[in-house]
Amino acid sequence: MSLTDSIPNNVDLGSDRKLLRALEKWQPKFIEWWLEMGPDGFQADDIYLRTAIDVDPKGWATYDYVKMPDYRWGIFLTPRNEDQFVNFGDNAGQKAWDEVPGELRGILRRIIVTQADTEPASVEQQRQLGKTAPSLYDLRSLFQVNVEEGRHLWAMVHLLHQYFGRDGREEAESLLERRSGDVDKPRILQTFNETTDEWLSFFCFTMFTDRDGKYQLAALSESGFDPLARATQFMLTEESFHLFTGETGIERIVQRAAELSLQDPNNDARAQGGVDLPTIQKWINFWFSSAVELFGGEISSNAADYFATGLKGRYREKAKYEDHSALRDIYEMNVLRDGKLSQEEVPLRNALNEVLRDEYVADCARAVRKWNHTIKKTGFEFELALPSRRFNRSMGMYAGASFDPQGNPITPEQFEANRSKWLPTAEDRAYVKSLMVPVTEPGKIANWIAPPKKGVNGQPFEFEYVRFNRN
Ligand code: BYC
Ligand code: FE
Ligand code: FE
Repeated sequence: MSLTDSIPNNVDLGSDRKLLRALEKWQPKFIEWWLEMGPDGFQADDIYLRTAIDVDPKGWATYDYVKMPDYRWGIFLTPRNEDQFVNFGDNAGQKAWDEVPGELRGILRRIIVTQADTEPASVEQQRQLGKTAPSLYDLRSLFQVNVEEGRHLWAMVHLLHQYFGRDGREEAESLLERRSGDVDKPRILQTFNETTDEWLSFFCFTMFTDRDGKYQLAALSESGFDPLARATQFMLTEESFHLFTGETGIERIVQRAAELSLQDPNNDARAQGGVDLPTIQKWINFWFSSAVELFGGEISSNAADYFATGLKGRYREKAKYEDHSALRDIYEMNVLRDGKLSQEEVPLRNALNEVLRDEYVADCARAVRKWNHTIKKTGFEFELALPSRRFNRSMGMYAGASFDPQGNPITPEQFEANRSKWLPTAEDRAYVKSLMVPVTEPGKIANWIAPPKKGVNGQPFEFEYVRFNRN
């Protein structure tokens, strides 16, 4: 790996002149996109960032002050240390593919493009958040997440350029042309077109939406297409910081909400200038229900195809399962028939989106239990709850019907009557936005969020994580 390379990498880019030239042609367009759509107003500041310069535990997390446009976005694959095989589906036992098998080209490109599209989308969604960060620590976290999502885009664009020829290069261009929330050229998946213009939403996004990323990437890291498996394995090491940011961010707001409630004669955190717990619950309801859509339809022939061909496995397919054919099993699913839920049997392969969603939901439930423990420790009484996966869906099997947060079927009228109790209202959003005032002095923090338990890379919370270069 050479850092003097125009594009840092461990894929021996230097030996493939054609690929290198294609990527060097894409690079200035990426920077142009970054300057236009990346963090607004902080491109000249020095940010204390970690940069991946290699994949081994020593080299991959180097911390230093960097101006974001100078960040060394590189291409890193987890090294291969043994012969790899396709580990599941109909092609199980074959040697893993180093090139794209002709007949899988279309669906593989589609998976990679869908994955790739989410990365720049999230940067676009978070573009204005720097202006209202609750502390320098949080401002740094935002930018760390942003530059790494940029690197994830690089990871996928490398695959498109190296393995998909001309259509790959065209897809790579389109990835810089779509825009989150744009009516004419929106991002592919709906969650990535939602506005994320205050920090409660940012933390919900990194908690719930990045967590979809974790499970999708984990499923792709089992892939029989070896370059995809190795690219996503390394992306996952970066992803854990994003999830940490979201989970602890919500935890810190929850803690502060409980503390402020206790301080107030009416137990009203809003009266004390904080976010109250019922409001946090609404944000959880909104972002969780938006993120569960990202797993695709409950019964999906696409999912069955991805698995059958060996392109996308289950979560921890190799480590966790014994039967890698998934042909003989069935999955019991809650299906809505005549207004009632009934358990029906679905062939396992067609239920694989739901199987992955199960892993995700259990992980989210674990985090909610932790937040409830945090509330309990303050002495305040309140319980947050994860809504049912059926609540507030606009895609998949439950989309046409209405459910309460516990997952019971209700009428559309009942849903509408309770909407403002369950989901953020315009007034709630305005209130949360009104709390968003920037705090830029080292060691200081906004009133509505508790400080983190520790700083970054052994530095204290008071560390100057961002140095502003303004005149
Ligand atoms: N929005 O069989 P179905 C991340 C489409 S996040 C709009 O139900 P399938 C990150 C679908 O394309 C991880 N459209 O779905 C997080 C299909 O279209 P066609 C991103 C949707 O294909 C934070 C139709 O509906 N990675 O990394 O089994 C920050 C029915 O298809 C949606 C991936 O998603 C939706 N939500 O599953 C930064 C991995 N859902 O065929 C980054 C790659 C479905 O009718 N993607 N549709 O035209 C996939 O594996 C699959 O495409 C999905 C969908 C799991 C997303
Ligand atoms: Fe990512
Ligand atoms: Fe992420």
